[in-house]
Amino acid sequence: MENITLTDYTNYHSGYVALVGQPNVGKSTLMNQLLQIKLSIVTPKAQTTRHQILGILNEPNYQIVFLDTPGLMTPKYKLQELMVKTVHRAVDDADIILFMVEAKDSATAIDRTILDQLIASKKPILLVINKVDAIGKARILPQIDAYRKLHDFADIIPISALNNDGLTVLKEALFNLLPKNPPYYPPDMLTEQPERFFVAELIREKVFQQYGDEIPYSTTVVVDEFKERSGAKDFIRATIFVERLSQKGILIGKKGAALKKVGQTARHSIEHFLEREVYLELHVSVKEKWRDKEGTLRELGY
Ligand SMILES: Nc1nc2c(ncn2[C@@H]2O[C@H](COP(=O)(O)OP(=O)(O)OP(=O)(O)O)[C@@H](O)[C@H]2O)c(=O)[nH]1
Ligand SMILES: [Mg+2]
Repeated sequence: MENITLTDYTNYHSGYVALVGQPNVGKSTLMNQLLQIKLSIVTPKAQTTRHQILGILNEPNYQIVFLDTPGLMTPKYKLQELMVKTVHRAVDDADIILFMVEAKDSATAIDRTILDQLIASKKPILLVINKVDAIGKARILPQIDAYRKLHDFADIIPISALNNDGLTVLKEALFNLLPKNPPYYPPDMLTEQPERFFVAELIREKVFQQYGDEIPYSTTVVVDEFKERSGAKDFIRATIFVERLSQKGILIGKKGAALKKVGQTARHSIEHFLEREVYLELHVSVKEKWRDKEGTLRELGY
């Protein structure tokens, strides 16, 4: 017979926290650090995250459901429009907004446009100033002052997501804002998306890391087949879609060398994530202007 544990949740806190900010400020790095696992892909290029990634932090007395979101920008094509919509949906779903900006030593570098949208949500906003390792805490005082004049933030916390600096203070601040609730998800759950989603993301991460300016933004990845096989490694077949034939050539490279490298580095990361060995087969295919067609985008998982 199964043991049934009745847990007392009278003093338990839980809620949704949306991570919002410009592209490349370090939202995904922060979520990964807080969860102690790499759920969201991270690259030095802006607009890495395209979907909402849900990450669950479980502590004995609280649960935080983080919503990592794409960086906010002015959309120039359909994919970017969907990315911006994703952010607004996350803000609507959240109990607390974690507004992330990059540490700057000047009061003029103020992210006013995004902040105004967040204030309109009337939700508590925590201002998190990331990458303080790059300039030092003392030099961000003018920036803090400038933000303080704009809004009554629930708290203002300088951190370095990369160096895991300030995250304990940040977690405490979040806990203090969390409503009293039983957990939303079972406490052993870490995310909601299926394994094949993360597999596709890890392949896309390698494309972002390996190629120059244009290719990553014209690329998307679909996992066509993911088969567990008894007595053999899992079999994964994925397609990398590009927008034009010329991009296909670049992606594959001389004698297939570039694509081979994507495959090798992606497989390594996928195995690390799944904690088992896999066989990865990659294909490249052209889907004309996929990032500007609503139907095609839906077909590709956006
Ligand atoms: N120096 C420094 N770099 C950081 C820090 N946090 C993140 N980075 C770097 O900033 C870059 C962008 O990080 P991401 O976590 O992908 O940023 P993001 O906000 O999720 O970006 P998008 O998904 O494009 O919106 C990466 O190269 C990170 O290594 C930090 O605390 N200090
Ligand atoms: Mg991101």
